This record gives sequence, structure tokens and C-alpha cells, in this order.
Amino acid sequence: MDCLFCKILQKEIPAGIIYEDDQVIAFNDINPQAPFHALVIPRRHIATLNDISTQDREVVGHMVMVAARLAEEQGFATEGYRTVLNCNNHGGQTVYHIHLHILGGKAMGWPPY
Ligand code: IU
Repeated sequence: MDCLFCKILQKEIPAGIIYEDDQVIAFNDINPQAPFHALVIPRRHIATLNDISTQDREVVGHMVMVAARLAEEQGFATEGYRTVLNCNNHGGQTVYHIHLHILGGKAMGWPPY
């Protein structure tokens, strides 16, 4: 499958992996938008949020839990951080393998324009 994130999962393309288990991996974003910016992705290829089904409930919940755990480890859980899951063109999705962004280490604005 011609998916960049599947290639990162298969270790065919190097990435700064900071966490992995049997369901997900997390790695540093190549173009960070905050002092800490990582992506949590499922091992199973799911193209967009629109493609999740009941069988993905556990892994999607696990992605969120891993994000919270990483924020805790990084030391910005109490001050706060941002998680983002972009979907399709208007959502700003550019890589079609779902990924939960975790951004932390600075105050962020809202809403996104
Ligand atoms: P998006 O939500 O699909 O727009 O996010 C894709 C992210 O993947 C974006 O933040 C990129 O910087 C990041 N990324 C990466 O970490 N490594 C890569 O090789 C590529 C994109 I291509």
C-alpha cells in the first residue's frame, strides 16, 4: 500500500518514534507547529475519520489515551495542550492514514481560521 504512514509503521521510512505498542505508534511531526508536536497513528490503515467503524472504537480510544499519557510525560498536561484529528480537504488533512496531532508547550489560539 502506498501510504507514507504505513511505511513509517513498517520502519521503511525513518521517523522519530516516541511511543509504540501493539495498536498504535507515536512519532514527532516532521514540521512541528509547537515546541512539542507528535502524531499518534493506528497500526491498522484507516484513511479518514469517516472510515472508522465499530471495530475501530478501541483503537481510536487508545489513540486519545496515548496522547494524554504523552502530554503527562512531557510535563504540559496541567497547563494544557491541543489534540487535532483533521478530516479530508476542508479539515486540512494531507496524509490519508488517520493521525491524532498532539501539540503542546505553548498557549494556542482558538478558533482555527
Ligand atoms: P494533516 O492533519 O494530514 O494535515 O497532518 C499531516 C502531518 O503529517 C503534518 O503535520 C506533517 O508535518 C506530518 N508529516 C510528518 O510528520 N512526516 C512526513 O513525512 C509527512 C508529513 I509527508
